[in-house]
Amino acid sequence: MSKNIALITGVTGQDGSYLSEFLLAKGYEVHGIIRRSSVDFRERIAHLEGTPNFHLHYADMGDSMSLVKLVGKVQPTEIYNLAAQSHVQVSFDAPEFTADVDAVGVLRVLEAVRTNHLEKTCKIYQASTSELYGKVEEVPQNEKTPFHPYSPYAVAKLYGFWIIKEYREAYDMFCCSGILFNHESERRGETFVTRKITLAAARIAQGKQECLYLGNLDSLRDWGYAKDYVECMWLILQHDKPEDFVIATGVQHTVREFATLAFHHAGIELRWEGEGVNEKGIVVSGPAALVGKTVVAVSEDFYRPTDVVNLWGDPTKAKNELGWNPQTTSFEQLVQIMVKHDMEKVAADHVASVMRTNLAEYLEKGLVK
Ligand code: NAP
Ligand code: G4F
Repeated sequence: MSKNIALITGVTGQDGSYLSEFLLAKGYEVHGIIRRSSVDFRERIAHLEGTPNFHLHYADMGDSMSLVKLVGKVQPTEIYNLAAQSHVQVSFDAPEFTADVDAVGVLRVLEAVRTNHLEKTCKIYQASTSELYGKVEEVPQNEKTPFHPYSPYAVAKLYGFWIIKEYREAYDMFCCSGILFNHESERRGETFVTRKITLAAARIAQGKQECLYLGNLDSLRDWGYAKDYVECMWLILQHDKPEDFVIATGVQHTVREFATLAFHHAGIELRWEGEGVNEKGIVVSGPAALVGKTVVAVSEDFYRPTDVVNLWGDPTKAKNELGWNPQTTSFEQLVQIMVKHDMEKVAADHVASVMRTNLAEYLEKGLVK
């Protein structure tokens, strides 16, 4: 039997790390693309380095030559194209870079496969997004809902979606898009709203931060657990025909609801007062020193020129055709997992910082050598 060889772009990201674990457990040989950085950003996959079937290679989504050479060397049977400038707000500040990586980058991967004559043996998964629905034209959104991208990020991802479809039809390639709704975890980047909230709730509960500043609290998202979603990426490539799928939980919540629940798990009950930019989250009960204090406030800095405010996915097709369970981890469990992790992280960071301070003092006094 021929070996399953996966190439993952974006291996250092939230999804790339969970997908690597998932595929290694299935016996795959896993190759990941990393890019050079002046500091080490590999903490999500550090625990996998040294695993016999796990290999990392330098390449970049902006560098066709590196992709062509790598695909030729690895000869993958499956490519998971997860690499992206994935932050919607950042895409307003760096639209050209976002387009290069998130749009043309997809084309580069497809052409790397064709250049190496692997189009009949290598399946490709494209990390598409619910942001394509943008200024939504219907709720909930399914595979037939019209797209209305509403940020430079979404416009770039729309090109990725269509070029995948085009190569599927033009060259009979097995390439598919997973239209994934927001999925979060304890490995989520710290500037996405969920992780920003869970980290801040943990810091505020432990006296390390006074206030959390957020943007649009009314925004609605369909939030799932990233660990559950990577299984779907794999299932899409194991399906008997190449098709696109919506992956979502089918349940929607506001940013405000996420924050209320996150603070609750950190031991703080909030009440909300005011509207729009004047809205505040005030402590009703919790650590005595915090009662009556404003711990959440709104800052216009986090408003977007155009914001997507009503994402709600319909995962019926994935459920029926892939046998995927959208409710493996509930919203309540997701928030609890993230807060528990961040409460422990903040406590551990505190202990490490006290130890560093003590050590510095002992060294200065000549008490340790
Ligand atoms: P993430 O944590 O931001 O990871 C992005 C990955 O892309 C990182 O490994 C990053 O590398 C890599 N990357 C960025 N630019 C690159 C370049 N020029 N060359 C090579 N690698 C590059 O994102 P994620 O949450 O795991 O999401 C994975 C994919 O799914 C993305 O395409 C995202 O747009 C899409 N998506 C995510 C969600 C979600 O809710 N998480 C929903 C729908 C779609 P560094 O570590 O070096 O920065
Ligand atoms: O957490 P977010 O930054 O995620 P967003 O924009 O939905 O994008 C994420 O999910 C997409 C799938 O739908 C992915 F394609 C994309 O790669 C990324 O993973 O913001 C969620 C909502 C927005 O409406 C934003 O305006 O939260 C609102 N928000 C309110 N305050 C905030 C903040 N977002 C961020 N990042 N920071 C805030 O302070």
